Parts: sequence; C-alpha cells; structure tokens
Amino acid sequence: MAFKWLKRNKNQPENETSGEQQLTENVDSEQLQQPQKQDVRPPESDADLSNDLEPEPSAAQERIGYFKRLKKRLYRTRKSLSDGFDKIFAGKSKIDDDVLEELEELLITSDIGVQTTIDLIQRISKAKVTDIAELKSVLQSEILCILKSHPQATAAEKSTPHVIMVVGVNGVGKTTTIGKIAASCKAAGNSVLIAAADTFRAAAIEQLMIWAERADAEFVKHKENADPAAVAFDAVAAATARGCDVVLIDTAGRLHTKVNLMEELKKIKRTIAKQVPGAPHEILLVLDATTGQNALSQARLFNEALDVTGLALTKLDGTAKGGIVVGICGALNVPLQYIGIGENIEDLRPFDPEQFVEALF
Ligand SMILES: Nc1nc2c(ncn2[C@@H]2O[C@H](COP(=O)(O)OP(=O)(O)O)[C@@H](O)[C@H]2O)c(=O)[nH]1
Ligand SMILES: [Mg+2]
Repeated sequence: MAFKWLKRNKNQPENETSGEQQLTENVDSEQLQQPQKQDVRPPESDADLSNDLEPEPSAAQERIGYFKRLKKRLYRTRKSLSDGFDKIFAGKSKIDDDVLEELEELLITSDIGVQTTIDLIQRISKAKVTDIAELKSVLQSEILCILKSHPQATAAEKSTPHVIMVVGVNGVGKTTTIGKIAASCKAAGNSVLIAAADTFRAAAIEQLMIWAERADAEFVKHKENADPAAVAFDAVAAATARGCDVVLIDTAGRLHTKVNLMEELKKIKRTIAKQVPGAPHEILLVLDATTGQNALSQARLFNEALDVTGLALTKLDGTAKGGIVVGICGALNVPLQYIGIGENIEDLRPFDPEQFVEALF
C-alpha cells in the first residue's frame, strides 16, 4: 500500500551506525542466485552526513536535507552516469548514430535493461534532438515517464491488524527493511508487532529482535526450526487480541533442496488468512539492487507463487547500477513501494519517481 503510516521519523539522529551483520547461507539454486556480501557503503567523501551539532532545522531545511541524503546515497549511480555522458559527448557537438549507440551501451550497463533501453533510444530518436543538453533533458523526462507509468502503490483498506508478509531470498535485506518499516509505523503513531517466522537459525530470530527493540515494536517468536506458519498464526492472533495496528512477518529466504521455499511461504499465507480473513493485506518482496537483472527473475518467480503486492529495492547506495530501478519499473507490473539507501533505520524511503530522477542526474 502507499504507506500512510510511513512518514519519516524526524526524531531519528542521522548517525551512521553499522547495521546488522549479513547472514550468509549456502543455497542451491542457479535461478535465484544469492546476493554477495560486499562493501556497499558510499565513499568516504560522501559519507559525512551528520549534523548532530546543528540547531533544529526548519521544515524547508529538513526537506532539503532529506533530498540531499538521497542524492548522496545515489552517488555511485549518479557518478557512473555522468562520467558515461562526459565520455560519450566529449568533443562532440551533434547527436549522431554513434552517440546514440554509445548511449545505448551506457544505459544497458547501468542495468536499465535491454528492452527498456531500446524503448528509450527510440523515444529519443523520435524526439529529434540535436543538442546534447536537450538530449539529457529528454532522457530524464522519458525515464520519469517510465517510472510514473509504472503502477503506483494504492492505499489499502484500513483493517486492524494490517498484516504485511515480507518475502525474498536470503541476504536481500528483509529483516532490515522490516525494522525500518516498523520504526516508520511507530513514528506515525501505530502500534506494531513483528513476527519471527524466519525460524531457520537462532541468529536470524535474534537479529530481528534487535530491530524490534530499536523500533519499539512488540515481538513474537518461537524456537529455532519451529514451523514458520505457526509463528505467523500466533503473531496475528496476538496482534488481534492486543489491538495492534500493523503486523510485520519476517520469512526465511533460504532455498533448500529439501524444503520448498515457495510452498512454505504459501502455507504461511494460508495460515494467516485463516486467522484474519483478507490477510496478509500486503506481500512485500524485497530485492537487492546490487544483484542487477537477477532481481528481476526473483521478482517474476515470487510473484507467480505469491501474488506480490509491492517491492522494496534495497542497497541502492551500494551500486553504480541504480538503473535497475528503471529496469524494474519497465519490466514488472508490481508497484515499487520502497527504496533502501543505507543500513540505518531511517534509510528506507517510499519510492518517489520525481525525487529519484532528480537525484540521479
Ligand atoms: N548498504 C545497505 N545495506 C543494506 C540495506 N538493506 C539491508 N542492508 C544490509 O544487507 C545485509 C542483509 O540484510 P538482512 O536484513 O539481514 O537480509 P535478509 O537475509 O533478507 O533478512 C545486512 O548487512 C544489512 O545491513 C540498504 O539499503 N543499504
Ligand atoms: Mg533475515
């Protein structure tokens, strides 16, 4: 849903504490390849975002600060695009086929996707631009057009509890995203309960519990290796009994030869629906931007099995190929609800096409 609860927590300090350690598991699947642990922090020069000693900022200053942070976190992609443009246009004054060909290559390598790139180049050719500045601005507006024509998240009917099931392969940022959403919901005045239905490892339960504490959310867990559907069932029952507004259900993303992940997730979904008809109200698929086109194949498989209602694309701060946002919007019919731009609690943003394109160029 277009998260009416998700307002930025203005009380969050902008400190840069490290997030949770990535869980690493070996997984048997070529189709749903796991993301690699990598250094996804922005470069040093871009990282000093702290303004703890500054006086309280005004609302306008806050808006600027909010956008500035997004821009800084998209540094890698912005730099790679602007370097690419400089190279293509160096010493050239007109747009010819060579320029368009090089532009096509630049867009494909930034993970915009082949078909989307071909569409973009066709649109640019049709616009008959002659000047380089004009070409950049046509490109910008055509990208915005793709992003805006993508289905937007619609506000779901308010029901209490509002149950959100969070799915995705291991390491993409499910647990972290749940922590961030929980904090936003709390900041907007909602009571939140988090369910540890990733029971595969005790460490995963603990990691989620730390996020629940940080976000000041209630927490329901069972023992390691317990039936995830039973955890989800208990969590939804507890949330109903306590009148909680939002339930966030974490799930495992490990693909095992013995356990069919999709069947397990379907079972959780059915079990929740038995407890609260109509639930889960949202199935949020988390994708890791650093995995590029692989994120798209994950999205297709999860969507086929579960009817995903929204996407969260994490780690955009850690890739020079942020064009994947355009690739996803061009290729999938599921709303991109959130983007993750860092490991901190405030580093999850509702996806705003205008802001994103502005921050990119
Ligand atoms: N830089 C960056 N790291 C992220 C982001 N989201 C998650 N992470 C990190 O990715 C790693 C895996 O996240 P986790 O939530 O445990 O993934 P899960 O296995 O899907 O639950 C952790 O180290 C997180 O801190 C993001 O938007 N940016
Ligand atoms: Mg997890």
